[in-house]
Amino acid sequence: ADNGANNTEENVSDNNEADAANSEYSSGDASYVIEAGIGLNNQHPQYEGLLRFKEIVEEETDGDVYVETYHSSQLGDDREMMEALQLGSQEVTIPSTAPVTNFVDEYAILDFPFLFANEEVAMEVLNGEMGDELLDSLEDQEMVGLAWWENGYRDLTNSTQPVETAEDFQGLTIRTMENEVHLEAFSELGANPTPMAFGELFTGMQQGTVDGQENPLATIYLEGFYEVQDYYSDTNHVYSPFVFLMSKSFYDSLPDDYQELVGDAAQEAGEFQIEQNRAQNEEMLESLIDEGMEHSEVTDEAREEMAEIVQPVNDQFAEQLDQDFVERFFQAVEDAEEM
Ligand code: 2Q2
Repeated sequence: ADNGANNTEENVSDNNEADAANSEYSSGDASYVIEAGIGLNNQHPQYEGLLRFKEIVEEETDGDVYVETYHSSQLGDDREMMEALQLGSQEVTIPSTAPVTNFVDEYAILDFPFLFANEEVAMEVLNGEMGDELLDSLEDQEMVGLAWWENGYRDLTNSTQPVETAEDFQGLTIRTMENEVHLEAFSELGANPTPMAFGELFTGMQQGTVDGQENPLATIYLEGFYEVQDYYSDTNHVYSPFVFLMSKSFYDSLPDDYQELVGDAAQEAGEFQIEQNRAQNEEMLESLIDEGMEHSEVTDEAREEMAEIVQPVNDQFAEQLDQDFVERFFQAVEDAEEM
């Protein structure tokens, strides 16, 4: 399973040493080797969750299934890693859902700004039948969705000015994920959106190609964005899930008991990842301020104004999707809000 795209020799050997250190098993003894790549670095809960997945799978199969872990976009960006899953040259990746819209249109609904009122509503919908339907829809794309993990509520950072209200977005060049909803929403707010793979983002901010970006707190802090950004605004404008993806050709090659095992491991590791992802938010916000970022608090009124401005974007994209799916999805959101 050698994807090779962005592997440099030392990266691979460092990782494989780290993997060996994290495991009493080795790829040589395994019947199945899972090459798993993510975009965030090895400090992030996304990687902690992947290590937990590795631990569970190797323990439960006594090393018959071995997991090689790669982080920091070493195997490529989200789109490249999903393409590698389709080809069967990589087995697992765990992207935000936003880039998945390049493979399954209906994923766009998850990036409608201000869709989920809070994490509980998001998890209720994702772990319900609508979430299952979205996971199942990946099969036509040669991928299997095994679990929902959590990237989290996305916040804006920039290097130009404090952003507290909608008009403060005017003229800011904002990097977005490669997702039409994000592009249109930031245009509607008066910003200049620039789609860019996550692996190029830090350099983009360092060189001033973009003024700002938007990501959850854990990413802003753990990827050191405070080194190249001065202003943090708690916009909470989109709840970003991670989706645990496995190559369908690999999944189909597993015996039934191993298929069930990797599914359960992805779920269990996801619960751990979500816990870790939320645990440090408070202290990370304090650390961002200690590192010199200015925290602009966005009021509920300002957030409501942003939501009104971008609502036509949500409506426009909702019309392009399967109407039965959209109606059932919004009903599931309403039901979850009443829980
Ligand atoms: O802004 C981003 O691109 C990130 O939120 C990423 O989507 C996410 O961290 C991973 O998909 C990176 O591989």
